[in-house]
Parts: sequence; structure tokens; C-alpha cells
Amino acid sequence: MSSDNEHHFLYILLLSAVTVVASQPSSCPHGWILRGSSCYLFITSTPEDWMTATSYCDILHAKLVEIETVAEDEFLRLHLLDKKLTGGFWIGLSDIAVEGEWIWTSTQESPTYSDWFPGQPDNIKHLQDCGQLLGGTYGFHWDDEICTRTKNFICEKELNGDVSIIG
Ligand SMILES: [Ca+2]
Ligand SMILES: [Ca+2]
Repeated sequence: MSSDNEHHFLYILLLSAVTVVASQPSSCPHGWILRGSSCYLFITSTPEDWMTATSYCDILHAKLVEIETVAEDEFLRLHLLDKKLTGGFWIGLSDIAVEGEWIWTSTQESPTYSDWFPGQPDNIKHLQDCGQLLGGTYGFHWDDEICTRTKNFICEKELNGDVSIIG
């Protein structure tokens, strides 16, 4: 092979590689975990209040996790338990707008599936308007908590969503 042909060949090889990477839809950004058609990011290094956590996910072109099915719920719970994580993790559920009317942030719709820990939501002191997965005796089932508390949180985005912002 002449030097020119060799360069040409390498160029084609490189182009093919780039094309394969660009058309590869089935991976999450680095650090995110894939399940079904969603990617999840568990944020434990910078606990935030619920509003800030919502904005944080938004900046990542994601949302605070919204749990539509028992399979998704179990996946999250088992991951949290498996990693021996503790404390609370904000989810994208609140009754900030109307007390007692819980809605997912992105759809503004009431949950069709829910997994409240027995006795929750209890709205203790009439202050608890934000949803969390709570560890310990709650086993990461759902609880309502004071929105201004700082908690870990989980972002969720569609697998084929905009990932360009993620470094
Ligand atoms: Ca979801
Ligand atoms: Ca509660």
C-alpha cells in the first residue's frame, strides 16, 4: 500500500469509527446508570434543598427522578440499598401547589403508581411538601419531607435525550 493509500485507508477507518460512536444510542453519559430507556444520576456529594436539586437536574438536561412503575421503583431502591447509601434522596414529587395533591414536576400529573411508606405522607407540622426516598427503617420507600432540608437526590433523563451538556 502506498503512503497516500494508507492515509486514505486510515481516514476511512477513522470516519467509520466516528460514525459508529455518533449513531450509538444505547449508552448513558459517564457516571449515569442505565435502566430501560432512562439514565439515572445519584448525587450524594452535594446535598441540596428540593428546589435547588430540581434546578441542578435541569441544568443537566434532566429532571428530579419521576417513578412511574414498580420496576423503576425497585431498581432505585435496590441500587440505594446495594450501595449502602443512607438518608433521604429527593424525587420529583411535591404537593407545594395544593396541599395533599401530589404531582410529578415534569408532567404536573398525579402519580398513577405510588410507594409511600406506611403512614406517609403525614405532612408533619404541616410543613412537608416534597417527596423523598428515605433510607434506614423506611427502606427507601416514599416519604414527604420539608422542602428546604438539604438531601441527596437522583436525576433522570431519557436515554436519547440531549447529552451534549454532560462533560
Ligand atoms: Ca421515570
Ligand atoms: Ca413525612
